[in-house]
Amino acid sequence: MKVVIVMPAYNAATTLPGTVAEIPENVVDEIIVVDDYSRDSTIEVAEQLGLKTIRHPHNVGYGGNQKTCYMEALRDGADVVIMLHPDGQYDPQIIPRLIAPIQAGQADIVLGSRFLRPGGARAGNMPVWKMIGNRFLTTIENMVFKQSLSEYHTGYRAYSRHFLETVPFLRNANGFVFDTQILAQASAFGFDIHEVPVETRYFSDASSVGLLTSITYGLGTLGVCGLYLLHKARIHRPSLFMP
Ligand SMILES: Nc1nc2c(ncn2[C@@H]2O[C@H](COP(=O)(O)OP(=O)(O)OP(=O)(O)O)[C@@H](O)[C@H]2O)c(=O)[nH]1
Ligand SMILES: [Mg+2]
Repeated sequence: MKVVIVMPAYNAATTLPGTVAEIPENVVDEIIVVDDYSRDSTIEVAEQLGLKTIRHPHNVGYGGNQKTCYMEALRDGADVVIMLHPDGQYDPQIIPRLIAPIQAGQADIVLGSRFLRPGGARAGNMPVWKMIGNRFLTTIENMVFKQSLSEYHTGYRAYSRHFLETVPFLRNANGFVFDTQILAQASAFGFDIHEVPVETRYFSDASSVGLLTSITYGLGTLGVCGLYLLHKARIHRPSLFMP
């Protein structure tokens, strides 16, 4: 199976080398960095590291960046695609565990959860307000999607080729709510979502969304939940959930 890491990057020049250095050898066939028109030297740093790099001609956002990431990975023949943030918040060492369920044919989506181990998010210095928001949204999402996941808001995920070829992710938003939409699509299309525990590390150089973006994201997530319920009740047919 061809294993490809995609890194949606924005102003990640300082954290990219450290993140790449921690990726275990002989596990990954290719690393693709998509630079979303950063204002720093992300693209030069990625090229110096010998990674496959794509630079957007303008800034589109985190979701729009992922669209380029997945299209490129599929074009390169990926069977397993891992999204790894280049800001050093997620530990690349656990990639073998993250992709094992997909390699074994047992899953099409695996989430690296920061909440699966009790106290894990706190130990990684996740701000309390983010923990509360995460728990609140996760509780609602579990009810809406009829799942029992420990969190929906991790940026550390692995997807199978089959999954990316099935759900219409190009119809998703270009912002952060892309991450919620793709999991809603997973539920709508009947995919099982697996979780493995990961550690998180909040530190000053890591990219982190502020309060306003978080509120927009939270409201967007509730909007996706509403859309999903309308879809399930056959009241509305959003293109997000149509084959
Ligand atoms: N394409 C694109 N990528 C972004 C943008 N903002 C952030 N990113 C990248 O996407 C990754 C995730 O963004 P973060 O700001 O760290 O958000 P997060 O990890 O979801 O949330 P936190 O828990 O607050 O860190 C980072 O590694 C950034 O390099 C953006 O506007 N456009
Ligand atoms: Mg971050």
